[in-house]
Amino acid sequence: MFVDEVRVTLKAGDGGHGCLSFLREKYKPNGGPNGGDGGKGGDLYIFCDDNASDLCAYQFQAHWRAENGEPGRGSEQYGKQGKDCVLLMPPGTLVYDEDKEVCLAELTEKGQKILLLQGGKGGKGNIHFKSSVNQAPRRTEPGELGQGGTFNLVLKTIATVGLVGFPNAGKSSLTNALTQAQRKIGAYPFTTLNPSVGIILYQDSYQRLSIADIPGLIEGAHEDRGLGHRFLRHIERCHVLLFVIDMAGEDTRNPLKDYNTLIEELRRYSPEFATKPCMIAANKMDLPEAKEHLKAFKKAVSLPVYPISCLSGEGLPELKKALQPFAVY
Ligand SMILES: Nc1nc2c(ncn2[C@@H]2O[C@H](COP(=O)(O)OP(=O)(O)OP(=O)(O)O)[C@@H](O)[C@H]2O)c(=O)[nH]1
Ligand SMILES: [Mg+2]
Repeated sequence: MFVDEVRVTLKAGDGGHGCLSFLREKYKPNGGPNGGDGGKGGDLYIFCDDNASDLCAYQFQAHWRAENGEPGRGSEQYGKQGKDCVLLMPPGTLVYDEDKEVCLAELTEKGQKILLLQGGKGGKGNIHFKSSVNQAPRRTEPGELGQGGTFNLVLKTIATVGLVGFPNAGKSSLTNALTQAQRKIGAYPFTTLNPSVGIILYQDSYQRLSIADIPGLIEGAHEDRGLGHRFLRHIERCHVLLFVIDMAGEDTRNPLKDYNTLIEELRRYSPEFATKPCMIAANKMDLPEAKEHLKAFKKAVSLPVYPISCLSGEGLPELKKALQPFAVY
């Protein structure tokens, strides 16, 4: 099960109360106040862990809290500080407020640690309130409450290249051919049910390029047909979109119509997609019908088209080279 959106209730620890106490010892009449302070409540952090791939851990346990601070005690003993709570989340996690309007935090890099909720301060014990005019103070402070609330966690995969295509166009085959990933490939629609990221390695220059394979889109995805627009959020942050088009037109499909439908679905989801650089991978060029279709397709489309075949490997080095300017060290 892949979980990319979840609602959680989080709470930092409350501070411990200050203590009201007086020294009672043999031969020490009027020993004075000796109530210690309460300990501070634990903070709640989020931590970017690249071993996590989704938010599944928070689907089954939606309530998390840091430890409360201990109350102060007599004999000037201060309460122990509450333990912090550190929640591990995958890179690309965004923390939204309850109404999903404001983004409060974002995890982008491995090892990043963000203080999300602050624990309450401990209250002062009566030891702090003695003075020349009040030598037996009965005043103490309560501990402060820790911050807390309901939050929405949303995962938006981080990759440089995002693959967009109809089901069965060969997106997973392309990911497998270019990277070390081993995505499931099948001759039936919606083989891929969750997004994943593969890394293309450029051996000569030691560069790396991340590529996100997402489930296929179909016409009417904006009306929630197929798997809908749900997974498009995983390519929202990509710098380049690579359209994978089945050029052989299997299942009586028309490559040009497929391409126009994909553009329309992206536009309906977010106008931001129109500003991203795009390329087209014309797949399945090993099949005889593909050559015919490619000629007509190239005439109608202004974007760069790279004819490839994931099966025979034809055109893959050229496509890899065309993507190299987006790679990083
Ligand atoms: N002949 C030929 N078949 C291909 C090529 N690339 C992929 N296929 C076949 O096309 C079918 C679908 O491939 P997938 O990689 O699963 O397609 P997908 O786009 O990931 O599909 P979904 O995950 O369902 O969206 C499989 O049967 C592949 O073997 C190719 O270059 N040539
Ligand atoms: Mg697939």
